[in-house]
Amino acid sequence: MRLTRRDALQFGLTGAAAAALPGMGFAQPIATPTPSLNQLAAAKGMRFGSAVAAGPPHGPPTGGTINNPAYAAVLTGECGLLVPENEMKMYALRPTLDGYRFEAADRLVAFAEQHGLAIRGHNLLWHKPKYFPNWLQSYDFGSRPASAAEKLLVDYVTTVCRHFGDRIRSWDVVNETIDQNTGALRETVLTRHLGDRVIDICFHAAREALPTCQLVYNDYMEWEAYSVRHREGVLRFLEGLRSRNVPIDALGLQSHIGGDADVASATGRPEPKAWHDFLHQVTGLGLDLLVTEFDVNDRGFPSDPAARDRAVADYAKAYLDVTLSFPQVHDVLCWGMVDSVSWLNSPEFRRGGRMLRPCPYDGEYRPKPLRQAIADAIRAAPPRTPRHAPHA
Ligand code: 9MR
Repeated sequence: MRLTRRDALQFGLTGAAAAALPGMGFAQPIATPTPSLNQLAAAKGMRFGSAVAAGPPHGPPTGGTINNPAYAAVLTGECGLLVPENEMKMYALRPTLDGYRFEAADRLVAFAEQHGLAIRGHNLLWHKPKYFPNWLQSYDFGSRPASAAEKLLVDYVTTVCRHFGDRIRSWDVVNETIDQNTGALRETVLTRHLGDRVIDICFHAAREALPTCQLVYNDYMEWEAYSVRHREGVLRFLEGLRSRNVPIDALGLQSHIGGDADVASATGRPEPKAWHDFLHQVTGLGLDLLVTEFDVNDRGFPSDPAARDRAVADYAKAYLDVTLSFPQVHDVLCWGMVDSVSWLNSPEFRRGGRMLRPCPYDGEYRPKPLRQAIADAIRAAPPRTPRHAPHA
């Protein structure tokens, strides 16, 4: 669909979206449907959002970045909140030991604020060695390694939390610390010196720096059968945090559903009852829930695109129906809105396989049945009392 500037204004496109139109050689912004996903969510006391990338300061207007007017139009049309896909990770904010780099993250926060959108923080500690900055892997913890490691963590968490201050009202404090295969806490250079205290230290430091911010543990235990160990491990881990009075407010359900396994196979099969029980137990600990990184890995779905999009939408609706039946869910975020910008279509992940269709919009920025499924699931969800101040 190609729009003139006048069409765009008629459709209610504003600001950057409309201004980007005349005669430019890149994807044209389209008008997103109304009511938006965030408007539907707001009617139920929830917010809808997406991941977004900053891109280089003066980068090309392509991809899932704020430089891309077509992508920005989808974000501002559909979302009430955003989360940086990578820009607030430790490897991005502190790539070397000697300094912090806030430029890209700050640009994303400014973009969100300019459009009246809230922004979540992701994440203070991604407790998986592969994603540590290199300097941390080889850090010299000296003769009193436990206190040096604690100081390093507290300094980092405090510096980052204070940098953004109250502009960020919800942080993924710790990401993916439970091993999906064993259900145990991952071992890292930090646990070598601090043991399980690594996690407690991060949550306490975040609470100290931001007393009223929502503090979240975020992980990818899913509803498919292959996640059973992971779910059990996360539950035990959360029980431990609660029993030690560690300041945690919510569990982030990443919700990368579909998975690598064939959905028809024994391990790829969804387990709605087990998923419901898991959420029931987590909320029984007094924790809130968020859907933080929703998408559908459709590798094992039918190859015909129309049949595939239908199957993806049905799969997602069934998942969201169970998940949103919990009034403790206040935020639903997709990990990208447009298929072509999804991490699942990165060369590293796709490994030469077919293009995946994991997001609510296709590569031409047209809404897909998955967008309708999300809207339907939100419409079907019970209302709840809003937790966050409304945006947009
Ligand atoms: O989508 C992200 C991708 O661009 C990055 O290369 C990758 C490593 O930083 O992280 C991806 O996002 C992950 C998120 O931060 C945590 N949960 C899993 C997400 C997909 O891998």
